[in-house]
Amino acid sequence: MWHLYQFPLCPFSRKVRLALSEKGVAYELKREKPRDASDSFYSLNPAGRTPVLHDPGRNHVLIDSQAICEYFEETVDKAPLILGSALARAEIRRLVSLFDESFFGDVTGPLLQEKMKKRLVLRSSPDSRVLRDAMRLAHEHLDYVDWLIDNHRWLAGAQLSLADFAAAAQISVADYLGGIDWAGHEPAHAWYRVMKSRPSFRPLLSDKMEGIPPPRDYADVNA
Ligand SMILES: N[C@@H](CCC(=O)N[C@@H](CS)C(=O)NCC(=O)O)C(=O)O
Repeated sequence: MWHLYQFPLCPFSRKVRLALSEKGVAYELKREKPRDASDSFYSLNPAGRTPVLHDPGRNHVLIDSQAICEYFEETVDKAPLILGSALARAEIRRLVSLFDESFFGDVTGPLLQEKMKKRLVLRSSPDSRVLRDAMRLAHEHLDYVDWLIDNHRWLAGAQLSLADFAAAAQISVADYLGGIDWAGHEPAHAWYRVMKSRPSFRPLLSDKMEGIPPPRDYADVNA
C-alpha cells in the first residue's frame, strides 16, 4: 500500500490525491509538516517537501506531484489524465505547469504564507497588502479559466484531464483560505462546482487544517 505524506492544505498533495483517486490507486494518508518534518520524512525526501509517495513494502519513493502523476499515468490504464494527441498532451502539461507554478506563485503560495504559516508557525498577523495582491491575481487567473471554459468543455479541451485536477487543487486551497471571489466568473464557477461534485473531491473538502476553519460555503458543492 502506498503512503502519501502530505498536509491538508498542500495543493500539490491535493493534485496527487485527486489523480490517485480517479485512477483507483489505494493509498494511506500520512500527515507531515514540511520544514518541520520528522527524521523519517527527511530520509525519504531530503528537500523536506510534500507530497511524497512511499511504498514501504517495495521501498519505492516518488517525489514531486508531477513526477507522481506521470508515474501513475504510465503504469495504470484506468482514467487516463494526460490523453489525446501529442499536441493535446502538450497543452495539458502546459496548463498543469501554469497552475502549479504561476497560480501557486501568485495566489496559493502567498495565501498559505500569510494565512497558514504566519498563524500557525510564526505567530504573526497576515500582511493585508500581500492578501490584496493575491486576490487581485486570483481574479486574473479566473478570467483565464473563464476564457478556457467559454471555449472548451474542460480546461485543456474536450476531455477531462490532469489540467482540471491541477487547477482545482490550487483553487480549492485558495478557496479554503478565503482567497477566491467568484463574482464575475460564472464559467469558472460552474466548472469548479462540477469538479467539486466528483467523488474524488469529497475527501479533500472534508479535510480541515486545525486552527484554520474554512469559509462556510467551502465544502458545499452547490455554492
Ligand atoms: N513542485 C513540487 C512543489 C512541492 C511544494 O512546494 N510543496 C510545498 C507544500 S505545498 C512544500 O513542501 N513547501 C516547503 C518548502 O518548500 O520548504 C510538487 O509539485 O510537488
